[in-house]
Amino acid sequence: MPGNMAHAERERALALARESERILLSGHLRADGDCLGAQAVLFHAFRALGKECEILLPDPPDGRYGFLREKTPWAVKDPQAPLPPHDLLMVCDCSRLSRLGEMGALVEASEIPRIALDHHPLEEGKSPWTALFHDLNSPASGLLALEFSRALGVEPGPEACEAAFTALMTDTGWLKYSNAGPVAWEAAASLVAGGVDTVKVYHEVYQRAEPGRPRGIAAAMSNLEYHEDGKLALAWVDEASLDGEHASLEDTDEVLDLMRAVDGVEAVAFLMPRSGLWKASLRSLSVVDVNEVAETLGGGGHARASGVMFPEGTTLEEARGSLLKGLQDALRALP
Ligand SMILES: [Mn+2]
Repeated sequence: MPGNMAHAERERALALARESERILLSGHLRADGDCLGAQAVLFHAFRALGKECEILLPDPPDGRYGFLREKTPWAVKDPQAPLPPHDLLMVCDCSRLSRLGEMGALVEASEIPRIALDHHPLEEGKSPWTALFHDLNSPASGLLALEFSRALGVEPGPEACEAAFTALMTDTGWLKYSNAGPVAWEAAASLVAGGVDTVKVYHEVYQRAEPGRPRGIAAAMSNLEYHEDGKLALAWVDEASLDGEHASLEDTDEVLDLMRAVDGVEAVAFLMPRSGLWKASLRSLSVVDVNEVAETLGGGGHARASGVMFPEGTTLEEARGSLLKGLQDALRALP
């Protein structure tokens, strides 16, 4: 089902892929399971069609998805190098050039056709893409990649099934979040029927944390505060307390899930340092549009899950203050 994707737009993307021989795949910074999974599905589809295809990431992906590399090769771009030769670029799980890091400028300057396959809200203004394969209602870009692959006549093999399953399950929090409707559950069932080792995928993604993770969560939760009569929960952790505990916090889903598990909480935000900047993760339960809140702070994402990287020089107090204000405004504006 194409959802809200315009039929002509979708056909244009498919036609471009059919006529291309050398396809370069990429995705957003710090690729997650959905971003990598979508690329892997497309990689195997294009290879099955006899096309040349490679995956080039703008920076190293989230380490929890390294297991996908057993079946799907990828490389991380050397910042000095140009883009490798290609006649089509396909970017997965992202439709904003700014989310490609330094690669964004190279892509913008290139004359080569480019497609975004994505389920995030589109940026306002003129589209930087030759064609879009976009559906805001799709629970995962990995499912859009499956649709794309099938429209090209390729049924997914075991590698693509595992990749699509990883994409779907990580973007829906293992089918927990509000984006997991009948489409997600049915897709999961058919991938499992196709032979995916679900226990292995769960173990790889959720049971191989670094030893410091529990202490990292403890450090983060020691700074938990509630606002707006308990409807808003905010927490943060700084570099010093993580170092002091020999703790680490690669992934923030568990912290956010814990905060969101409290009765009455509608919106949560968590601040932590990443690459010398303050990074905020925002989540909501059912009504607050945290994508809108993130956009006012220079970030973005989905209605129930979004993120912000605060500019260099922003202090913890400033980041905390603007997050708190943004979420308070959103909660107070509710009917
Ligand atoms: Mn996604």
